[in-house]
Amino acid sequence: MANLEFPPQYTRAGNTTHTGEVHSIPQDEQFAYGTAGFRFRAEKLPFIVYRCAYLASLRARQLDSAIGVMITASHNPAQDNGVKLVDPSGDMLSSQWEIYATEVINASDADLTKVIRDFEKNFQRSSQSKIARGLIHNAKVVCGIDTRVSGPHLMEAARAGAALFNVKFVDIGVVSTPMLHYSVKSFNEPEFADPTHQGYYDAISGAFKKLYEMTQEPDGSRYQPELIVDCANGVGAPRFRELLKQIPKEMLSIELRNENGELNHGCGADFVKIAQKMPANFILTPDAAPEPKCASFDGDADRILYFRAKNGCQYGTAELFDGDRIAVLFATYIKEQLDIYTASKPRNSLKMGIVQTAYANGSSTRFVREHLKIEPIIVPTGVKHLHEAASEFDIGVYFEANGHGTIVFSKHFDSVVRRNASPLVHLRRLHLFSRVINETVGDAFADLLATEIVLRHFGWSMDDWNQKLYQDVPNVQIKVPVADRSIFKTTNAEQTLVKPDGLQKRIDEEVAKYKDSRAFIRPSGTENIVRVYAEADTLENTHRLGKSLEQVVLSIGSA
Ligand code: G16
Repeated sequence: MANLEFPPQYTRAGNTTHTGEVHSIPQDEQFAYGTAGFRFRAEKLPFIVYRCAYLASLRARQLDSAIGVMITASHNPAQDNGVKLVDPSGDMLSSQWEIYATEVINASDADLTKVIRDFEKNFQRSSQSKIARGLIHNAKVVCGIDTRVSGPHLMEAARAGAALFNVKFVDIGVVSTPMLHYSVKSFNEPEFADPTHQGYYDAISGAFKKLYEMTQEPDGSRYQPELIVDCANGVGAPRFRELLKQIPKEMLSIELRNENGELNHGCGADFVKIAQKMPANFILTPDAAPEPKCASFDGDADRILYFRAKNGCQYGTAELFDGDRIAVLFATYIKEQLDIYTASKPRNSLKMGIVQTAYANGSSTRFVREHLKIEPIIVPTGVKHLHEAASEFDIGVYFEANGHGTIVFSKHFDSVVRRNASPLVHLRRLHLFSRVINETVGDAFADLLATEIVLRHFGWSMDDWNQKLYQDVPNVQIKVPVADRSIFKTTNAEQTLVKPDGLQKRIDEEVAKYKDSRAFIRPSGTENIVRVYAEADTLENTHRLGKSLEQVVLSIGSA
């Protein structure tokens, strides 16, 4: 059993921030493991991170594996921070352990020892017998931070939490969230990659370069290898700069912007998606040459969107190439390779699935259904839900419209494609493409490289990518601050509100006023807001519908 002497600075009563101030947390204040772990103002985090790292050490011992602790608040403002745990294969924490985490974080200081002791009994027999037989070799807690000023202090809280159970602590420093996921998998599966920053860069850029060499641009190609990337002033800037050192400029010529300013402020994938505007330092002057292809990362580089200045609106409006469009691009490429394979080996076919959330643009869902002949699976927001649903397929493409997504591959895919050194070009392409992708989680760097490969393969410019797939229906997303987002309860993959009573009826009445409309309201799992999403036949009507739904939320009670 762990030695349970809690340092006062990591208790609720003595919770101490990175500036050295004691910021006590009321003994009964409750916290929930949200869409992406615990995420709040940074001053609340020290005792939460400490307890999470203790739990990670317990899970590491239980599974005799590396478990990840990522300290980030991703797209949230610089003053926030957060923590989430990562399971051995690099996936999100299992949902049963999310419940344990919530119990442990919500315990008062006085109850904590009892809560932990009760909890340890749950798995004691199996792990103790392993310990007795000297079988605990690989248990470790692997921890990374993003660039927030509160990060190093929280890393120390994590180190102290892991020390309670005397589990090895590996500090991998300032990393993107996907790099942490990749490292955890690499620690547990050494054949996957070297568990270092360089190991990650080598694996992903190595696959990119090989696939680039075997990708022929078609005659008349309009593909351009130049790209400007908005780094959200986050971790994407230093880490992507390092990755790019591995890739020759003739293959990809990338300029980075927004590297050292205020994190996620007026820039980054979340800003670009919600405001549908060009980020800071991308706005054109009237006499400037048209901007080329642009892409935007979020603060911890687990999301990516492409964008460009909207035609005729170069003073700020952005035309988005969002997660839906990236997913459809990837699926179109994979389908092309799979169709060739299936024609020659019909009995050994590989099944591709596509997973989206309610935020997916209606046109993308229709395109997937009608042109790719795949019925998309719609799940609640949160990559953990998408990842799980995608894992049911041999090739599971999942993306949230906000740019968070990746592709997962089954064991059957491994044996047919990866372990079979086939001379067939489409299988080799699929193999290398699956290695450019970071299958553990959505990864802005890997998704960017994969997007560029596919655009080059098709010989597509941004115009082609826009016109050859589908046209987005006008859509709007509004953040509405509320006093208590927990009163909003949803069902039907978050598309229908069940609480507060009567609210869904009011939403339906508003939606019925517009042609081709669709809308929903859901509480955020990462910010104290309610999100309104609306689509309609014209941009004007979409804004009207969005505004009227914002009023519906405000009538319930704003912050
Ligand atoms: C996190 C989750 C995403 C989710 C986003 C917004 O992203 O990983 O799955 O879409 O939050 O969630 P919500 O609408 O519940 O606030 P990130 O990039 O912030 O970690």
